Parts: sequence; C-alpha cells; structure tokens
Amino acid sequence: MFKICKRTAALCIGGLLMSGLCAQNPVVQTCYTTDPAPMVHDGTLYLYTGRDEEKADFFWMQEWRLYSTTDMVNWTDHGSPLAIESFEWGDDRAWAAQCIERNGKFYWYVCLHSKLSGAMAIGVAVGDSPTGPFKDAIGKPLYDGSWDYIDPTVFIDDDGQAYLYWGNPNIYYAKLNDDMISLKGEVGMIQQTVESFGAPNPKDRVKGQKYKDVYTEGPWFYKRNGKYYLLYAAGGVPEHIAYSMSDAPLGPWKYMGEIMPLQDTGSFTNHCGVADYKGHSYFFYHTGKLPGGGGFGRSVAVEEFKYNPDGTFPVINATKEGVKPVGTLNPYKRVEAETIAFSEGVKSEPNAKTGIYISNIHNGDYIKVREVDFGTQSPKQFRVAVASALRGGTMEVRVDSARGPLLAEIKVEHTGGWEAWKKIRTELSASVTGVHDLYFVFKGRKGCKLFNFDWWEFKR
Ligand code: FUB
Repeated sequence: MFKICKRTAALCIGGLLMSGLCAQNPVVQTCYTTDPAPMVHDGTLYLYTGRDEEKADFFWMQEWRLYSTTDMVNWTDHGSPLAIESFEWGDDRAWAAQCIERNGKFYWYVCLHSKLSGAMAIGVAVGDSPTGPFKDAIGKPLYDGSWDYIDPTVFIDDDGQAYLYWGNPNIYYAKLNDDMISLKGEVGMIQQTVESFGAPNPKDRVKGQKYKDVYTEGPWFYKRNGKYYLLYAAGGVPEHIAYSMSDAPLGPWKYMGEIMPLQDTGSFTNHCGVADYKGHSYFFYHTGKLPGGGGFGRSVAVEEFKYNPDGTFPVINATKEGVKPVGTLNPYKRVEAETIAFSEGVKSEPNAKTGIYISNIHNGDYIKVREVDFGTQSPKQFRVAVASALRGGTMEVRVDSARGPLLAEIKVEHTGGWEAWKKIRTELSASVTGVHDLYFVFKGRKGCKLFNFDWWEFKR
C-alpha cells in the first residue's frame, strides 16, 4: 500500500492547477460575504457578515451570515441565523452589523431599512449562543430615522458600560443600558476635526478642498492596552481604511493615519473588523475578488498583523494568500462538509433537520480542507454522507493537492433525492500519517449537478 507520511509539495505556480489552490482569501467562496465582524468566544473565532446578492446593482442585501473557525484557515458555514424577515419593521438592506456577548446572551446589532421611517435604522437581535437562534430583541428599532443610521459597532468597557458607534458620514454614539437592548441617555454626535478624523464635520467641509482624510462609514470600536481605537472606512468612494485613537471611550479622538490604503481590491467600499485570537492579531476587510464579484459582489478577506510597540497599526495590504493556520483539524470526528479552507464551484444550503450541507457540485469542482492531522497511525476507512436525485458521481480524496496521491474514492449513486442522505464507506487505497491538506475532487457527467455532501470522517 502506498504510504503518505510527509507533506507533499502542492504545486502553487500560477495557473498550473486550479486557480484557488494557494489562496486563502476571500475566506468564503460559496457565496458573497461583506462587512466582517469577528467575535472570539470560548476558543472559537466567529465571523458575522452580510451577504451581497448575485448579479446585484446595489446593496440589495437580505440576510446576515455566520462562519466560525478554530484554526483561521478552515471556516465552518453556519448559514444565515438572521435576515430582513427577522425584523417585522424592516423591509430591505441588511447592512453592516456586529455581535457581542454579555452575561451569556449574544446581542447582534444590525442596520436595515425601516418600514416605519422609510430610512435606515439600528436594530438588535438576541440569542442564547453565538450561532443563535436569534430573534428581534425588542420588536422595534433601537434607533430609527435617517439615511446615515448605518453600521453599528458595539463595545463593552472594563467598567461594564457598553457603547454603540455608527454613522455615515456623521459619527453618532450612544451608551447602552446593562440590558443591552435600550439606549441610556441621548444619542450624541462626535465633532469631526482635521486633528480627530482628518477633516471637519461633513456640513463644514469646503467643496473641492483636499483634506488629510475623511471619515466615511463602517466604524469598528474597541480598546486595547488602555487605548481606544476607532477604525473606519475613509476617503469617500473608493474607500480605504483609516483610524483614530483616544484615551477615553468618547474621545477626544486623534487621527492616526491609514491602515489599508487604497489598492486593487475590486470593491469601492471597504469595511473592517479586528480581533486577537490564539496570540495573533487579525484584520478583516472585504474585496470584490471572488470570481464574478465587484462593488456589489463583495467577499471577506483576512490578514495577520502585529501592532507597533506603541499600539499603532502598521500598514496592511490585501493578499491572496491570507493567513497561516493556528490549529489542526481532527479527521476522526465527523467534519461537516461546509467546513472549508477553499473551494471552487460549490454552494451551501440549509436543511431544517440536518443543518447546512454542500450543494451545486459539478464535474471539476473541489473542496480543500487544511491541516488535517492523521496522527502517527493511518486510518483505514473513509465515510461520507451524500445524496443525489440524479445519477451521482465520484468523490476523489486526494492529499496535499488536487492532483496529489489518491487516498480514497467514493462512488455516489442515485439516493432518491437531493436530501435523501446515504452513508457510504470505503477502505483507503493508501496509508496516511502526519498533517496534510485534503482535497475532495468531484468527478462525473459534465454540466449537471452530481450530488450533495453533508459530512465526512476517517476511521482507524
Ligand atoms: O454592505 C452595505 C454597506 O456597504 C455597509 O453598511 C457599508 O459599511 C458598506 O460596506
């Protein structure tokens, strides 16, 4: 039997194999994702996002989505736990949002178009776990009534006081009561100056005058080592990411410069979120770089960075390679098919009973899963759950590249429906130990859907 012990080199020379083989960005390839808001809870990094529609000509967004990781390279799709229809008073534009935990409850602050005011409003949903289910916490907007009530960011300070910031092009703020679902006191507006944000308040700006920078939208508010940070999309469109710092939660703010300068992201908006995880600092943003994407077809990407010794940001540039793994994946515990490092062609879909699964599998599509740790003893068997309403196809399991050594081959036949799941097992054709990337390469009749894929696991 062929033995695979050491990692075999993946061929990453441009265009030699499939285009995404060395890419980690964008982090989700099964649909468009926007406006990233990372949250670390209980050892897992959760990534709350929006979703652009296919072929959209505006931000006609209908749902928010959720992904999670424990290694920064394999992302599990949790579907859409919150959508426009979760808010009876909303009718359109599921725009930027952020989730935070307090006393075991998860508060997801969103903005959407309000039927009540005919403008944008801030809403809040609540859930008992980071993945939901979530429901509108108050059955009405938290703050309603203006085009620029968008992009809420939330932070709970060390003294327990929670704050919201939002706005485009004004910067609004409010304190939250301890219940997290009502505002404490009046909503305020931050006075923008050249010193604090690079330019005066929007109403005081002189047309045609070039300013140092211009706050636009998408604030991201947090504290680190006693300093407060407000990151934001800046410069009008196209947007870059800049930031201001302060010694207190409500300022005075000091403009600190650009973090992600204008560059070829393929999107005229940008929107950031920052998180520390497993000893590393990560900067999330969005681009238009998924095939078919653009200004209204955006996708979340991530870069690792190190704060400068004085707490300021380095310049961060967009890459295709993304970040390095900070963990491994256990193949002996059932792995959901929607846990993906990179894929081409496939989509994800929800099922009320079995959860999210992978669909839209065609000949030549593949799913890559990274850092699979087989240990020192090779598995003997590979198992999957699949379903097909047509004639099925083949799943090849390959190691370290899409044309790497073949570990197993699963023949899928008609199972009686696209959600008529069947468990199939096969003995391995090679032995494998150590840490490897796995590729599920799908083969079958050209043009038609082959089968759906729910989960996989190896057995010793
Ligand atoms: O995604 C819709 C809007 O585009 C967001 O609310 C803004 O921050 C910009 O990213």
